[in-house]
Amino acid sequence: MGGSSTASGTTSSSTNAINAGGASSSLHTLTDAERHQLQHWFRTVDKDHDGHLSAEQLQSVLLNGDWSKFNLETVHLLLSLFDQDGSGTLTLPEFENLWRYITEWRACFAQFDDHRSGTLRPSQFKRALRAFGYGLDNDDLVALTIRRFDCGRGNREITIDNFIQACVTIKGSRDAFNYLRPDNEGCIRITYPQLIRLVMNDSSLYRKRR
Ligand SMILES: [Ca+2]
Repeated sequence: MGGSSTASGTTSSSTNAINAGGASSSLHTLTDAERHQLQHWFRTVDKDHDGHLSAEQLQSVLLNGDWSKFNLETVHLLLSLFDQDGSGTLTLPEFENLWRYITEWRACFAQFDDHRSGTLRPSQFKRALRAFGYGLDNDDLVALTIRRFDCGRGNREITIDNFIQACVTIKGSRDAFNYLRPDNEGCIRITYPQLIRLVMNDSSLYRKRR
């Protein structure tokens, strides 16, 4: 369900990294047909009919280009980004915002998947990171990122779920680095509590400079 049926993309393509945030008006605008389809999928996977999708229910509707399910780690990451009321589940409006976000990422991914294989090779992934301005031109760092996010497949290729997770993670680290470094210097000094907040991806890092 979903998955590559939308991978062809109905959005304008972009080489900009995509900002998380459910209410962003810059995300793909759903057509009436898409909204109707999403409502149908939501009702189908919401098997207990409580109006909320759990992580496991959400996973069943998120597919990679090779029809494999999104890995659960990415699903939890996405859920946390769009669970605006903090319920630990997604309502239909939250799910629609998540879908708009993923649609934008699919369009980004497709720009670098030259062979339409549904996966990015290291060279394609490196081009994407460069286009997003992530400053990861170092081959060792690219290889490290692929090893971290290919979920043990060992094939050195990146599916869309791992692509999203990798980009969100790198962007979070880059944003933290830029926030903490003084006057555009190339290095930062970081306290232990800040380091823990950074590793935990805690937004309070940006409010507590200690
Ligand atoms: Ca929620």
